[in-house]
Amino acid sequence: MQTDRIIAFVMAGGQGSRLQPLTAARSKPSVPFGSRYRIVDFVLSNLVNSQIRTIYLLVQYKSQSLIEHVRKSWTISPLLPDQFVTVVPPQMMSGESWFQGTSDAVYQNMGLIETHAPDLVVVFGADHIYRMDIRQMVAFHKERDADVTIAALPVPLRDARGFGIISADPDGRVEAFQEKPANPNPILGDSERAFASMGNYIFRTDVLMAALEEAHRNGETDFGGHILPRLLRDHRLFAYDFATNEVPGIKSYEQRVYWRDVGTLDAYFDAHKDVLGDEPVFDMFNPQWPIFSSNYQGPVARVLGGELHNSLLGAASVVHDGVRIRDSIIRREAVIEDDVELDECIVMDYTRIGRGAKLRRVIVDRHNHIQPGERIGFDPDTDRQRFQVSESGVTVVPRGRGSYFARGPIGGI
Ligand code: ADQ
Repeated sequence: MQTDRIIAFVMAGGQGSRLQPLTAARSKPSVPFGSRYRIVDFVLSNLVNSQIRTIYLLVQYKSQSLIEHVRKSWTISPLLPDQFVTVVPPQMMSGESWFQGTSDAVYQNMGLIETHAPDLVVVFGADHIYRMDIRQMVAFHKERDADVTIAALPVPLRDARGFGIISADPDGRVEAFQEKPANPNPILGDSERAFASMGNYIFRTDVLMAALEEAHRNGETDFGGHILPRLLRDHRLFAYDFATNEVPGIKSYEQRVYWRDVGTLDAYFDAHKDVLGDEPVFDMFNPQWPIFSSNYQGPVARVLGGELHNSLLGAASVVHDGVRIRDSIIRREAVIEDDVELDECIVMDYTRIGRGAKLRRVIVDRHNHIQPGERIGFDPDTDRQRFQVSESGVTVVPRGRGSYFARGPIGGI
């Protein structure tokens, strides 16, 4: 049984600039993912499923969409006062208008830590798609009598420059940590991969408080860049190997180590392939470790005819006759009119695709009306004149202006 008092800070202020235009009006954690989720739902579900339920979500840029999502989806229980997900805007403690960096965001909320007086403070990012039983990381932290534990996993060496890179001894004790090194060191005995921080930390409360105070005095603002390298000098830092984490219902090693930073349009698009297929690499269905999201009460989707292959349909969407939909995800309350062809597309909520339109490798953001007969995704040069096209040729139709509702503003009347 878990007896420690634990509070969590979820760092949800990421700008997601490489996800533009999906982040034009919302922060990265608020970007829709899969048939009905937002990116932030994954870390929140992991915390709640791990029975860590005192959760502060630290937001910053363009947070309205995230605030609305949390209000509609993440009320845990009005009867249990210590169990909540609360959005915390910047406190402007030092007269500055924004959180200056990840550790500064927590520094500005040290009052919340004092109020709860927890044994441990969990600081997790909000930008990744994965399942993790955080209780196992807590147990690891306590067994090692660690001051700080960093969740980590092997990444290909060519990608390693974007991460905090760790060298650890066989027991997990961190011997070196470098934030985004130009020449990352490979894992001993594995020249192809480096051991990367997932940006998820567990701190002993007193160690965190002292480190935040010191960092603030020195004008330092970032966990990876400042706090961890400094603590490494005279504290017990351990790396928790994510590959040892066992979530019920997960079968293969590939599924177990599934962790995706959907930070670019191509990574975002590719991660959607992982929720499709006969045996998805990341199966959204896992009753033993559910991913929670909005408790939308609309009906299921309605399909009138046509051919559907390997696709997901969100609630209250309508697919008309003569369509051909392949390897695509359609979110809620979308309307796909007669004879539409969709190949590898993500069609977001409240969008109407007009009769006979053909879309290939297109992300259509929410509230759009694609005109009948449109062709998008067949000629990158033409598409580029109207839309953003990713490096690998995925076209993104930005969020529609105003609030277009494909089925009417109150769910289809
Ligand atoms: P980065 O990828 O640079 O490195 P960062 O931009 O610091 O990640 O964002 C970390 C988390 O904090 C994200 O969830 C983001 O949304 C959020 N965030 C960013 N700025 C914030 C702010 N001012 N206020 C609130 N939230 C904010 C980090 C670590 C690396 C590690 C990678 C793993 O520094 O060591 O390898 O994450 O992805």
